[in-house]
Amino acid sequence: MSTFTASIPTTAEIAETVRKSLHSIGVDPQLLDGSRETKSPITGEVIAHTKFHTDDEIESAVAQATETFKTWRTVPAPVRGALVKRWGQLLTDHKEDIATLVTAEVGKIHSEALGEVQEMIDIVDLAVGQSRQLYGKTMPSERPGHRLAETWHPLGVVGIISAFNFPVAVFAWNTALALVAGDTVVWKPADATRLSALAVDTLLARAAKDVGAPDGIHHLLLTDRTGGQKLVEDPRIALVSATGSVRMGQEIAPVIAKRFGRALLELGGNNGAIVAPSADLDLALRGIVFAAAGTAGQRCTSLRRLIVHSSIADTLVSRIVDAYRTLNIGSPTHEETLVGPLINANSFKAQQGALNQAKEEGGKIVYGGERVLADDQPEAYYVQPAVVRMPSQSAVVHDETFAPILYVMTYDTLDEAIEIHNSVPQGLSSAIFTQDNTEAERFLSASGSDCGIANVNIGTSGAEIGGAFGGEKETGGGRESGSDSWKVYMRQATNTINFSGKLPLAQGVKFL
Ligand code: UN1
Repeated sequence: MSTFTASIPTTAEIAETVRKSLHSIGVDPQLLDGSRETKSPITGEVIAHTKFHTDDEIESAVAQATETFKTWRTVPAPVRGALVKRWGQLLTDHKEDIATLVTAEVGKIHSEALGEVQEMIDIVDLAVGQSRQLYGKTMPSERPGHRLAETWHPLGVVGIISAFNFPVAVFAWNTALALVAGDTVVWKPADATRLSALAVDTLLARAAKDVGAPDGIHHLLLTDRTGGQKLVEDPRIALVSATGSVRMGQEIAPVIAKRFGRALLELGGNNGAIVAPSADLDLALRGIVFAAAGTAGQRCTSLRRLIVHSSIADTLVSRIVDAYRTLNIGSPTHEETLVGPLINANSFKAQQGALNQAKEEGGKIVYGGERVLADDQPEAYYVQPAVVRMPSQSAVVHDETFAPILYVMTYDTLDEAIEIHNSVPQGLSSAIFTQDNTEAERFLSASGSDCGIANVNIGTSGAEIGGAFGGEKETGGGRESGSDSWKVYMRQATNTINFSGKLPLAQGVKFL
């Protein structure tokens, strides 16, 4: 194990880089003068403060978004695309600044923080193109002299509730498409990541000004779960797009359903990968280690369950352990670090709890799981990613623990592997490592992986924005980002146009 104890910056140093980035982006200093603390997981200490919006301010934001929607929906979609395009330019100009904030607030290593901003830029590109492609179908009418078509219209106000682990990219997935679709946006970011939120919202405000978009098309709410709950309950919010835990989804989904609002849920993942005997183990190893230990196991798409053919399990596990030994754990500001801190003490507790449960259920920790650097940084939680050999049936592997734990199970037949794979309640991402085309196709088929994302010879994390992102079962069923996810942000109308001069009724009905 390597650590970088000496290289962990002081809280004052982090606060200073954060201040510089916020200043360079042009965040209003008044919003940084308030009652809410922002801590950095790098030291676990307070690096900045932000304002906290009152109930009245939240109400007025929703009211303004509702009012502005009436104007924004009439702006031609390609013109709406020009706003998003300008935002993308500003995000590109400030890529380093935003990445600095993401690293400070989330603890992501620089390369991953830059990748997250790149993900914003990528979805903006997609959305700009989409602004000229909000296609509806035409269908042959059964009646002569009739035309049947569908059109897509703006939906309304979109409420975005985002999680700490992708504090800006997931906002951009939703916002870029929602704005192009003609919707207005109200955003409640995670409590831990208000600075990153302020940065990208400030740049969106500048883009809106630069292109002459109406005031009030987007609102950042500096609030906590009570503010988020207001969005969930408010019938003016046409779509609630929420990323977070299964428990959060279980709380909010019935409330939204009761008012017939639309929900886009991206909840827990408990992602598995099957490694077949034919797999290229060098390639599989890299895919597994990035997906399981990268981002300190704090992606929705992180790899948590490895289902390995029994003939190669010992070899693969020992290679994973060897690779884990080389991972530098420490400050994400250090360029050689690969594993940064957990977000807070609760994550550490959850990780320890899961490891204890795993042991009680017959698991064997073959590597990691211990806290490091605790003497110097009592408030920060750096852990060694853990590898645990598990019996194939145990309760703990059915839970998502948002920390770097990789449970390893073995199988003998592909049917068995797929059964183990699909036995968990979550269904976000999945993978198979194999060079046998039959196995790969079986995994991708209707009787294969039951997840929203199913990969071959790639880990479970790090999806591109071009595909739809989301999952089944307790993951919530939502799809965001690419493909035809844009349709969630719009309402569909079916039009029948009669140019026959007569009035034949459908299905041959005679009347009058
Ligand atoms: C998330 O963790 O909520 O596929 C999003 C990935 C990233 C997005 C993750 N592109 O890992």
